[in-house]
Amino acid sequence: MKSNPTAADRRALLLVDLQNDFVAGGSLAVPGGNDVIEIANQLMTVFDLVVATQDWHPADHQSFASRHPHLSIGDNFTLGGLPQTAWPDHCVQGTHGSQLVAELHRDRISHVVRKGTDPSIDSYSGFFDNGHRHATGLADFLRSANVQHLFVMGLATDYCVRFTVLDAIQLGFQVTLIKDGCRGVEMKTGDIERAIDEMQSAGAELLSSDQLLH
Ligand code: VGL
Ligand code: ZN
Repeated sequence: MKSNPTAADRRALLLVDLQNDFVAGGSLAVPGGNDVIEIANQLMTVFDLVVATQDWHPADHQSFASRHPHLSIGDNFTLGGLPQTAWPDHCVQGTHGSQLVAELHRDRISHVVRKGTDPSIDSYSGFFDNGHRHATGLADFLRSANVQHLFVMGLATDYCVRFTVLDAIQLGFQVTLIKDGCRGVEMKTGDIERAIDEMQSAGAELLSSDQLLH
């Protein structure tokens, strides 16, 4: 029954953190972040399943530099026993900054997974918190939809895209990274390139969006 739509060969587009705080004017604006919104809108037309992640922090999230009087934005510290970067307040639940970018064709997104809700640990990946202690439900959702191949794009290349892709590969999904659909923070020069190399070495295939649009 090769034509059975439930056959385990389904592809899905995964949009990572396309939220106001990560684009121009946002508190953690990723350089060029706005440029990927149009790419997402175009790609959504060639996928029948589109899933998005949404960074969704409580106001007292401990990754915020503002919660630690001795820390500045960009400092490294330890949170929940893990290395952590101190971020500006961002994607606080219910704020404008936490909303998906308005230009995004929201009606084509079937499912949104929220992450980063536990104030005591960060969650870059769409699948687990940074300590792999709790799952978000994304893997279960994708498996029940029989998704085998994930096409990933979004923000930021060197944080949430990177962790999401590495977890997806570890979970057994085939992963294609849509390189022009990603932008990074580049806290240190070379972070974006290192992240892409790491994802590729782990088994992600690299593609540009025009290879999927015809
Ligand atoms: C992200 C830093 C903190 C991201 C989220 O979406 O890449 N980066 N929270
Ligand atoms: Zn965050």
